[in-house]
Amino acid sequence: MFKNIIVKRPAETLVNGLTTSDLGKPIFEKALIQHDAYIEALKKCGVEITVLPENSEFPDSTFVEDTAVLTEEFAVVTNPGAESRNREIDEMEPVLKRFYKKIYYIEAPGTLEGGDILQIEDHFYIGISTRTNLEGAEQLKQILESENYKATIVKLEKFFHLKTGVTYIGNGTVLVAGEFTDHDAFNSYYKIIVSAEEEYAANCIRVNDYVIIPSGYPETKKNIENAGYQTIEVDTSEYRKIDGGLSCLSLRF
Ligand code: CIR
Repeated sequence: MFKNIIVKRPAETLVNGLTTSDLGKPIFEKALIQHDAYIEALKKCGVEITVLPENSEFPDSTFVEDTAVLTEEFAVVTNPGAESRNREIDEMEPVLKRFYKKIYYIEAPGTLEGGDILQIEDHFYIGISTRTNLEGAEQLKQILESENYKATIVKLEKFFHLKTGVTYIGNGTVLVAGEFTDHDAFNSYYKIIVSAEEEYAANCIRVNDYVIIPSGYPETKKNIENAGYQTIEVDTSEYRKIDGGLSCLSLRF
């Protein structure tokens, strides 16, 4: 169960967010409306929501997930690998201190972004990507193991972040796409395979009684519902244009 969620309003500079896609620039007004709807969906899940104000100095700072890795007992402040995003952690750290007494830090030359971290019960998977390096991954692995969690490092081939292609929705069930469809690391879980056409929908979030999914992916929605979950659809089209998925927009703990 999650009790708390942190989100951060998008700033108008969001339109200049980092991207590898060719979907065009986000429309800011639409992104704001979508952010409102995201918050409304979370409210339905019965969590306490902390809404942080926007900061136009950091175009990607609405993607709060990348700044921290959170458990019930402690927080880890990351060291984002994207240079333009690295200091987003300065604003997040004091917020985390409101909730946590125990805080760890990923230190340079290690880099790590929360989008590369997937928790499946007491086991964390840490993706090595263009943003998270081996040094950062090993630092996190050590922290987690010292706190009695399991940790496995997974090297990404094509996906941007680990959770772009694999997410956990509870009851031993993962959504997997692309390179993770038949990846050894996830073969012991019950899999819902997300087709290439719906790949973006592999990034969902389970929040208490609901799975929040991006709107416009009917096959994945049906598969999740057939597995026994209630879903809430949220349109994240403007965030998708700058490589953002549903999970990136919140920290859940
Ligand atoms: C970036 O490139 O950092 C942002 N435009 C998107 C971050 C998405 N974050 C995530 O998947 N956790």
